[in-house]
Amino acid sequence: MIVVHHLENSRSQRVLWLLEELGLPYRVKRYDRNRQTMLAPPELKRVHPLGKSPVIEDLDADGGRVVAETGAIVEYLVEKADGMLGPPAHRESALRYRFWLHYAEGSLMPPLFAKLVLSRVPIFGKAGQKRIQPMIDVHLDYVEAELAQRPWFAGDAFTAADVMMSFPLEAARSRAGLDASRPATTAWLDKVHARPAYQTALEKGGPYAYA
Ligand SMILES: N[C@@H](CCC(=O)N[C@@H](CS)C(=O)NCC(=O)O)C(=O)O
Repeated sequence: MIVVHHLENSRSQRVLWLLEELGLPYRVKRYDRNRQTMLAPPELKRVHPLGKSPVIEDLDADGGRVVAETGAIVEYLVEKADGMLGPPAHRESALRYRFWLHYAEGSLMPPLFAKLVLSRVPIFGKAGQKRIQPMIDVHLDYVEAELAQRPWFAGDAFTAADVMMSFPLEAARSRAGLDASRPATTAWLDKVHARPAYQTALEKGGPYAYA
């Protein structure tokens, strides 16, 4: 049994979705954000020193195992499901799978997060956001060009790389100008949101402002 320490309105929603897609049994422990700071509550630090979400506990592992960091969690769960939704056999697809798995948190999230932080800074924040937007646009144009070539991030088949990419693209739609002018990306998001496993995960996760 997997326990997901899930923060409301956060990227840990992806982990619930992946667990639904993989059909692995899990339990959700929900946490609310601090209404002023929007940070996670201190209880999460008792699960992992970083106190961030997502973090999972695998109660089946010897002595229990805690895994943090979305990409590491995704790889852990794919492994636990005997490679389901993992790297495809085709070499080019496998390389794309690896690329997007890292790219989601490594390249695309940082400027989106910077924009979010700047949006909360009075006066100077506006100018900062203006400087960040062109950097985000480079990423969104690249994603659009890639998704115009194939139905899913790795290739013809849906994989865990699509799960990783969902949160940054949802965040981009809500605060960084991703709209119908990038039709391949918005069609991909709509396709993701229509998946039954995605919908079930939403019901299990509670408040989520990005779907
Ligand atoms: N790259 C990390 C980022 C983790 C992270 O920053 N999580 C956010 C949720 S969106 C969080 O816990 N924020 C609350 C806080 O920092 O207190 C991952 O993907 O796991």
